[in-house]
Amino acid sequence: LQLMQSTGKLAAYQSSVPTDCSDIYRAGSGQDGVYTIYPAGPTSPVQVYCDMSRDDVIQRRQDGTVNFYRKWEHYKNGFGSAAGEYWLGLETMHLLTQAKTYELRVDLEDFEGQRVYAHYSSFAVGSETDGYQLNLGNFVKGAAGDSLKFHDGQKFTTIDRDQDQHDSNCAMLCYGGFWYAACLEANPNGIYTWGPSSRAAGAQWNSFKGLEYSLKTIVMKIRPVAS
Ligand SMILES: [Ca+2]
Repeated sequence: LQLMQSTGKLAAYQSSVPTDCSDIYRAGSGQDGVYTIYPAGPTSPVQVYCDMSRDDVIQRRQDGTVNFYRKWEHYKNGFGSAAGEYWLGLETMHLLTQAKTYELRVDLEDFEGQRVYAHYSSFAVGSETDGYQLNLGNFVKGAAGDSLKFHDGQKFTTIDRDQDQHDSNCAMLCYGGFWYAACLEANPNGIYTWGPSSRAAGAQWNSFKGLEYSLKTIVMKIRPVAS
């Protein structure tokens, strides 16, 4: 009986703090904006941008105001501002995606105003011990085309931690941090170079604009799969 009581209390306490944007949406908020979630528990707040209050935005580029050429600790813990350009952090992505099954949508825009997306059936990030390995489901649809499946199964690589398939370090070659292979079809965290870029280092999505074009907007967002 004692065990049942304490389990009940724990469940009640856990449900009192939101773990993602879908919890905030269910609690009654319908507004886009920056919210606080607690995927690691009530003492570890994380700022996230909620799109339509159900999608958790995990990455956003839109104006080049935030430097994405950063080391492992930054990519692990997150950087930037949830109100603008930011990276949510690999540890938070891992905690979220091990607790629920999420799908992924990537919104892309070029400097001519063309907007496309790519939708994937699932998105999960392994633990730090697993190198924050990417586990991506099938490409479902979207005019952006599939440039991410190439990165499925890869560990995360930064300028100070090489876990890619290349003889050199793809984060240094391509000026970002990502689930590089040898090296890339997509480089959402590459250098923001406002359009045409002479080398494969910009914020790219090969099946949309090729590897010599740095996009205006890239937003990666996840939402729980309806069960
Ligand atoms: Ca390497």
